[in-house]
Amino acid sequence: MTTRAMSAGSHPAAASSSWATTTPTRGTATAWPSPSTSDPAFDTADFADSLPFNPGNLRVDYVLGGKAGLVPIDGSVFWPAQGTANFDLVGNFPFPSSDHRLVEMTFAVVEETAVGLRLWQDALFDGRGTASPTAQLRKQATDLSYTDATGMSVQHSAAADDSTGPALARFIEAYGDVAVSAVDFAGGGQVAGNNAITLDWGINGALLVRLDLAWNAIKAIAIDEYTGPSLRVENFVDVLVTLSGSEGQAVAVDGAKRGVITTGSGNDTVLVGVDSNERNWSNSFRIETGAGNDSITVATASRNYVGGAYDGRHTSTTIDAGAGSDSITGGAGADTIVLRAGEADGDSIANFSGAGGQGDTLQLIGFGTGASFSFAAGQLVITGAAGTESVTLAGVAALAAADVIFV
Ligand SMILES: [Ca+2]
Ligand SMILES: [Ca+2]
Repeated sequence: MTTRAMSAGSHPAAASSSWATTTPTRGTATAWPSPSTSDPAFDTADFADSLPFNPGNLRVDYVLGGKAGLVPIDGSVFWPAQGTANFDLVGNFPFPSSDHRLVEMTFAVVEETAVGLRLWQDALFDGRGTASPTAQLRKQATDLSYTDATGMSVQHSAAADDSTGPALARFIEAYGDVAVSAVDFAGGGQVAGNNAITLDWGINGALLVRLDLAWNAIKAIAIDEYTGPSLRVENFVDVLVTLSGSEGQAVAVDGAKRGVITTGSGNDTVLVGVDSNERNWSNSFRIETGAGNDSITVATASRNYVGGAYDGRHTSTTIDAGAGSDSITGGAGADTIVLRAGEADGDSIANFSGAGGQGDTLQLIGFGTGASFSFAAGQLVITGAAGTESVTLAGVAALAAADVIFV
């Protein structure tokens, strides 16, 4: 409720809205002083002032916004002053209505910032497919033991009455940071450790999801829902992020070996910092950012997660930035940049190194029979059935025939 400066001994006065004004019936202390010693503007009950029952005016009526997503903005007590409009609604004893006064509050309803995730202990996942990228993940988590900021003792995500609700692992910002101490997996395995996984909510719903055990202790995570502006995922081998919102979002995946990252129609930013323990198994990412003017960067992880040396050439990526004027920076390995008819114009690609270099390729899709391209002064001009589209290839002097593949 809004607080206001009150002079000592004054009676309830305007809280904020047209409802509130002063009351003429503020009790004066008699033999028993009113127990209400706080700001009388917030008193809500006009109780008896005289012996033997003389609590005086009290603050006993409330509006409690107990639902996550309600942010209090303002409030007031309906207690018009005698002689002013609507005083007859409250009146003097015997009261025409009640000795309680109405309380109003104004709330802002804000979208609940939430994250929904799944975990797997193991994977046989090549990261390239999109039809069912979780099909080769194994030993899915069946319960998370965790604490959050609600103050409750250890909760279990498999319980329907825990903070995650009926979903196995759907956490909301309103319940604060989460420390996962153990994860049970299908088949009976358990991975435990002090703060095995941390969910750290930041400013405006930004979220860090971090595995705090050794890299590969829990192999895979899928983020199926995230409604905040900025998500960072650290220290998982396989990372699947599937977002579909229309507001731009930032996704950073650091220390991953494989993944599929999909964002929605807003102007999204995707940063993948890759790490890997070897080059022989699959080391691949697929990044699809939908419509909007998206920014995609593939780089080496911000630190050494694995412990061994990592060569960026181990990792290949497929980047499909969709419609909009997108900015794409591929990694050190062989990247496939997908350019679709009607979506490529205005895109800008950095760190492109084709045949004889990193082996990057441009995959041109849907430009129709007879489509062609030219390249000069860093500009790729694609001429297709529907016209021409221009893509900037920064720092590229020439393209080899093998660098461009029409599909
Ligand atoms: Ca997008
Ligand atoms: Ca584009």
